[in-house]
Amino acid sequence: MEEKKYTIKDYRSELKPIWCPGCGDYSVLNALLQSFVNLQIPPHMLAIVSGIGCSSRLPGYVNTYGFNGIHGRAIPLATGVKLSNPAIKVIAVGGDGDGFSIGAGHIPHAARKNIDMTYIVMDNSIYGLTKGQASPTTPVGEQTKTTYYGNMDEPINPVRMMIAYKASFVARAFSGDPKHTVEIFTQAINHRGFSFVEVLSPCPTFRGAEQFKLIREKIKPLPEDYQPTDEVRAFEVANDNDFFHLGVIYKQNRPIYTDILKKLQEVAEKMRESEVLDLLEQFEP
Ligand SMILES: Cc1ncc(C[n+]2csc(CCOP(=O)(O)OP(=O)(O)O)c2C)c(N)n1
Ligand code: SF4
Ligand SMILES: [Mg+2]
Repeated sequence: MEEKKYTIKDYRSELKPIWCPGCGDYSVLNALLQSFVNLQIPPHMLAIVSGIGCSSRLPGYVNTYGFNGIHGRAIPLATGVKLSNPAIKVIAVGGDGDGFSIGAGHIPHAARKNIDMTYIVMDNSIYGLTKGQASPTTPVGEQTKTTYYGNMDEPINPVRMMIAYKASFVARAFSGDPKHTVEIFTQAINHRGFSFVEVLSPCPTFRGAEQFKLIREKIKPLPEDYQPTDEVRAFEVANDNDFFHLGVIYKQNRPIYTDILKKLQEVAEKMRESEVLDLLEQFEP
C-alpha cells in the first residue's frame, strides 16, 4: 500500500485566523504549514507552544499538539514538552514582546543548553494584541501609544543576541518573502539543537503600511559563498544596521541537551549499582 503523503490540509485546524487584513502572521502560518509538508512530519509528532500575543494565537490554527500558554513563557513550556517526549518536534512561537520583554530571561538558557526545538519570533516591533505599545525591537524615534514623543530606547537586535547566547542555529526571514521563509523554517526544524528564526512580520494596524515597505527596502540575501559556521562573520552580518540580511546567519553542530542527559543518566545508573550501595552500607546498623 502506498504511504500517506501529508498535505497542507492535514496540518490546518478548523479555526480561522482572526488576524487583521494584511498582518504578516498569515504568511508565517502558511510558510510553517508548507515546511511541515516538505518535511512530512506526522501531525501527532508535532507540538507547537506559544505565549500570549497576536502571533501567539498560531497554535490554534494548526492541527498538531499545541499549547497557548501564558505571556513570556513559551520557552519553558516548550522545554517541558521536549523533555517529557524527546521524540516529537517542538516548536515555540510568539512575538517580540512575548520573547524579548517578559520572556527574555528564558531564552539564553534554552539556547546554551541546546534544547532541541525551534523558536520562531514574529517580529513586528510592537505589542500588537494590547493595541500598539513600544516593544524591545521598536526603532528609536518611533511614535507608538507609549512613546508619543518618539521611542527613546535603543532596540534589541535579536539575531546578534541569539548568536551571543550560543543558539546553534540563527536565521532571519521576512513574511513578505514566503518562499524563502519556507526554506528557512524547513532547515530550522531539521536542525538538531536550538534553532531560532526571527521573521520580520509587519503589523499594518499599529505600524502602518510603511513598515512593510521599509523592511522590503532593507532586506538583502546573504552572499552565495557565505559560511554560517564563522561566528565573527555572523556577528558582522548581525551588526549591519543598514540592511536586514535574510538567511541562515549562524550555525554550529554540538550535542543536544537530551543526549547529554541520557549519557549522565547512564553514569548515574552505574553509580547506583556500586558507589551508592557502598555509601548505604555505612548507615547499616
Ligand atoms: C503577565 C502578562 N503581562 C502582560 C500581558 C499583556 N500582554 C498581552 S500580549 C502582550 C504583548 C504582545 O506583544 P508581542 O508579544 O510582540 O505579540 P504581538 O501581539 O505583537 O504579535 C502583552 C503586554 C499579559 N497577557 N500577561
Ligand atoms: S494588531 Fe497587528 S499583529 Fe495583531 S493581528 Fe492586527 S496586524 Fe497583526
Ligand atoms: Mg509584536
